[in-house]
Amino acid sequence: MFIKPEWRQQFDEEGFLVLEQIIEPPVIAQARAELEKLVDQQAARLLKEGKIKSLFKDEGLETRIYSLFSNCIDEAPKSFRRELHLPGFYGFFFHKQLLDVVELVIGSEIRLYPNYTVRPKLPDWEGTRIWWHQDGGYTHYVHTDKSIKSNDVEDLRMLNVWSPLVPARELNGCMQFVPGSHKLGVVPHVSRRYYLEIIDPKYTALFDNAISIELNPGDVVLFSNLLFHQGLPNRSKTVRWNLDWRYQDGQQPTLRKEQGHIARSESCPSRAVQTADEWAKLHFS
Ligand SMILES: O=C(O)CCC(=O)C(=O)O
Repeated sequence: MFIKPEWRQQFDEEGFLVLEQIIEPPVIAQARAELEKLVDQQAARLLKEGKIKSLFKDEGLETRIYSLFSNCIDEAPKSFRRELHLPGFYGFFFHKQLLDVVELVIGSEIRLYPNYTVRPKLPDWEGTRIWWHQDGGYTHYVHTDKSIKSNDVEDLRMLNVWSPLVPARELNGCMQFVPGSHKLGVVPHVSRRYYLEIIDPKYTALFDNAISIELNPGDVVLFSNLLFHQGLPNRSKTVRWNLDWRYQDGQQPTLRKEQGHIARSESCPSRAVQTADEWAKLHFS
């Protein structure tokens, strides 16, 4: 892939950068295959617990998990995280061309931050609406003892990555961004039932400038950990699957007890996770 030097400036100005069709179909197929197995495990568990009578084996990734949990929707997984140490996810998290672009923004010591997720955004369920927030707001509020200051979060050289496994549109709950909002630093968030939310009118007025980030499988959006964004509710009949993950300057602290995993290191290349099998042997840590 040809890297455009202006991408860095675009990212700095807008707080995000869309890369169309950067992830190859076999990489997507491998991740989908792993997710099909994870959904299969959920089905087996629900059957064992007597919560379902059918395994819905004839349904595909787009609907099966929704059918499985239709009678106990509050128990449906909102995300998979610890489960992602499987070979089929290596191609996303350690994608060479993607890391080349990431390097433009955070330099050549790159850590996969200990916050990597697959979200099955289920239709018609309040737990799938992700309120307006900054990811840096979570980094800040996760520390209830307030040992982490906003400045610590603002100093992090970190960026977020989001990629859909099915077309993501407004109807099925794509993300929305407020371009340029990353320049405001970490703003106050309040705790809602499932997520944090920005509610201060000083900032909510900016939501009028929101744009929808509609993407296709293979596309990736990189965005600042300080960018205001939300995940719309899924008003379709199918599941909106995506991966989201973060990279950080590997020389900085994570501000979490977990240290993540090195994705690229110019100073010591062998520190980086080298293969899908190595990734599968590691843990969320
Ligand atoms: O997937 C979504 O709808 C929102 C995801 C999000 O807010 C995030 O990745 O920080």
